[in-house]
Amino acid sequence: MRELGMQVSIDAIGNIVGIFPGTEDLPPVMVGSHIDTVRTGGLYDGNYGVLAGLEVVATLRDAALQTRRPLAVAVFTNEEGARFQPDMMGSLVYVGGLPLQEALETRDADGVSVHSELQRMGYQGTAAVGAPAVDSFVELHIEQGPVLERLGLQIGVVEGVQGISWTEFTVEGQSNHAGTTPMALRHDAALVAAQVAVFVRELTVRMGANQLATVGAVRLSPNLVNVIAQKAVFTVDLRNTDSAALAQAERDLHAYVAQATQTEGTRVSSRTLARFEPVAFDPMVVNLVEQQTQAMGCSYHRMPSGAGHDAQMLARVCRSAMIFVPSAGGLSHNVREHTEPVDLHRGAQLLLQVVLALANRPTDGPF
Ligand code: HGY
Ligand code: MN
Ligand code: MN
Repeated sequence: MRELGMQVSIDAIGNIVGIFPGTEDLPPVMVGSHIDTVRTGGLYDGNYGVLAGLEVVATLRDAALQTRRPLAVAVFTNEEGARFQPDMMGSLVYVGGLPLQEALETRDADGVSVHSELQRMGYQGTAAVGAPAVDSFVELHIEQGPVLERLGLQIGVVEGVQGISWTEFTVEGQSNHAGTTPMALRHDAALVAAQVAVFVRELTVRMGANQLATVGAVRLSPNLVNVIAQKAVFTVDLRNTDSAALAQAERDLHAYVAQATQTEGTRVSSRTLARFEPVAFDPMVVNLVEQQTQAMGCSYHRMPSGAGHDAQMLARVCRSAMIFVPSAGGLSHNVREHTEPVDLHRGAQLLLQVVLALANRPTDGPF
């Protein structure tokens, strides 16, 4: 950002914002994404949107062009939420959806806080959180799913993001000897965790295509081959584009966990790790993305996002939308994540066209 002559600020939750001045001192058009990944993540999730945003600025600078509105490139802290929940933490604080102090005090499974980690890596900045106010936000991102590749299409014109519900359950039973404890006398926390994993799969079959469910993290203790598990701490990730259906899935899940826990003679507690309603992006910006996609002659598909993104948080404070490019094999959150260079270039070129239209539009309202 500094090499591009941008004014760089880092806020108290570590969000990085670079500003490339416009000809008028107006709220900037913001692009960007995140550079954190899940531990087994790939090269493109998040990073692509940030690098393409810098490429847009570099292209304007190299052409000695300035847009009417300034451009901002944002790097939001902890979009993934895999270590410190919730996901989209940095952008949620940025838009005022999560108090800064609460975010800083969030601890990981080892008790380490966001605050201490930001200090350790030198990214607890001094800039006020949520500045500058933003005119609009466009996030370029890999699709992370199979839709575009299966349809043989080049661009995803993203209309919104599905609802997300993350719950952590702690089931406590009784550890005992695996060889001497009769099956009828067991209170096996691992059994309940396994039953819930099967239940949520059956729940998605019953609820239909838009319901997704994942038991992604399971920690057993004492986690020994010949000891009945005393404790199981596990997570359930539920998603749906429909708000009411997602709430119903949550109710069904909690009812089932209570029943399975009671049957096994165990105890259960739970805590919500993240909960976001479905988000619809701004029609003006979505239409602009579609128009610019058509102008470039790209094949495309209007679609929702299966993954959460910082754009769903920026949508709370400004006109926001997203652009997808295909993911090879629909793979993501996997080190083999891949997108072809031709697709990466096409997405960045489209981002440039959309940003130019937004940043040079004569009025502050719709087109
Ligand atoms: O979980 C998500 O959808 C995002 O990758 N944080
Ligand atoms: Mn991402
Ligand atoms: Mn991700």
